[in-house]
Amino acid sequence: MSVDFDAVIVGAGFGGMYMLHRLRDKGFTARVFEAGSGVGGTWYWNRYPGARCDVESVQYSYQFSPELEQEWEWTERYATQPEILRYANHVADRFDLRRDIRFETRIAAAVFDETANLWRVETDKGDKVAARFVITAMGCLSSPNTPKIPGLADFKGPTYHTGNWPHKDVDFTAKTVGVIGTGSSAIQSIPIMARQAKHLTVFQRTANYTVPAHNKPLDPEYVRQVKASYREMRQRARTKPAGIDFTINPASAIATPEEERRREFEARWTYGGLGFMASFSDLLLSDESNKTAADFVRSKIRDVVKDPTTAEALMPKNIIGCKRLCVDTGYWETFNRPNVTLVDISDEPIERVTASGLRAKGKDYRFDCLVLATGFDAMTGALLKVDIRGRGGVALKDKWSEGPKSYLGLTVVGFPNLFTITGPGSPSVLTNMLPSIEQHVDFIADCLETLRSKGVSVIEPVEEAQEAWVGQVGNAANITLRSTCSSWYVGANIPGKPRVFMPYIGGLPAYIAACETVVNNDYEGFALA
Ligand code: NA7
Repeated sequence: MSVDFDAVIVGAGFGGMYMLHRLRDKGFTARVFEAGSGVGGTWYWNRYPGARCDVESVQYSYQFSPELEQEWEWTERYATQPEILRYANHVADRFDLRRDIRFETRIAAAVFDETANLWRVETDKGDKVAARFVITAMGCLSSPNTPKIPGLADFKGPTYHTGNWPHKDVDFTAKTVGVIGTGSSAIQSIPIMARQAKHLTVFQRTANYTVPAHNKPLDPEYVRQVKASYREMRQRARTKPAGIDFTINPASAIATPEEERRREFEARWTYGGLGFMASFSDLLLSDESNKTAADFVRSKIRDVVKDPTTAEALMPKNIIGCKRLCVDTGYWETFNRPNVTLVDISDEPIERVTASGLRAKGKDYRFDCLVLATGFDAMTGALLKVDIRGRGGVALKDKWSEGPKSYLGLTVVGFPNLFTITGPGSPSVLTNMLPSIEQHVDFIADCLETLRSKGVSVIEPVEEAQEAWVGQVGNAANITLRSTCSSWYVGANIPGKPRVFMPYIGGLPAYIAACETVVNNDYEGFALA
């Protein structure tokens, strides 16, 4: 059987689009399959009110094209979902990507044919294609988690999931609304839904930390300066663990005198955004230091939220930064509104959803609409929905039954010529996704080019290299407090999911160095055949 494409790329978000562009540049043929009817991935699906990136727009953008950097105008410090989606569409048009993307088509199965050294890929539309490589670009937070709350199907009104929001306006005006969840999606959408709704009831299982965004329109002079020094900013970002250009204070929080410490937290709080966690270098390394930051945020909640019982319930008890820190606009303030009620369900799960609302802690709540802001089966969810089979017909799902194992978060033993952009075992969700995506795409494109020049048709990591990398990912995780709590980083939000800290937390610079060493040593850790 002949080859249809050099590569099949799964997903037309930022990863898939750039992958297609790079492969075309190098003279490879590729076909992208995308479940949605448009490009944008995360930003195509997550259309809930208030959806916004928590990384500043000038940094959450591609850097591969200086022309693109110069021509695109971000309008706000933190871009909204519609603006990011416009950007994704602009990129698709500018680089003429659409002609190689099949929309509204999901990959159902990808099976490696060991005789022909080809991947045989099948879509839900019945297409069958053969490709030398399969490159997944399915996103880390793209498989929505709908919890198995009894009675969910009984609810008579509309139910919305933040991760799969309708592609039309949802108007909550004069409606009573119930929201389950208080993660980032809820924290972004609750203030906006509360302004529309007649009444909003928020069901909170775990109180979450959030820092103010202090979002604002971008000053044209600031944009001019950024555009004049983009290269330097990108270069600085590459040296930071999260791939974001902000200053990390090298001091220890606990070793800093109280007054000075408070000043630092206050300055970061006033500036806004995720840089709060860089107030001190040991916030995720020392319980005592972490507590100083957590106490600071709790004091802010106390200051803002007028009702002491609600304030107490909103105060997170766990480690700050352990679950992903949220960035908000007016979240705590929303609970001062007369039309918003917080229901703390931390000690007792929701009993059941009913036809007219839900029952929790022995009380019935009625509403017209239900919003599930219940997150995602993160990092492995989307990958494992596809029937991916490697050597010997082994399913990736079985291979990863005890948690994902990969070499560099990019490749898996037994699955030759398969690459996973921002896969588990890579920094991905702990970093600014755009530079992490670009680094992976560049690695893969360069790798394919090298294989072509060497006349090599199959690349696959070797067991020892994969084990060593898995060890490194685990060791890095054990050093930080981040691996200690129940979060989607460890799969704790999905019942039955193996509890493994999935992303590589050693930081983007260390990760890039590891990848470069592999390449410089002729793809060390891989078998080429
Ligand atoms: P998250 O951060 O996973 O938040 C999901 C929320 O839903 C969280 O508060 C969960 O509580 C809650 N949840 C999940 N299942 C239930 C049930 N069964 N009952 C009650 N509450 C539940 O997802 P988001 O979409 O907000 O954000 C995901 C990422 O997207 C975010 O980190 C950013 O990177 C962007 P829990 O904390 O598990 O107790």
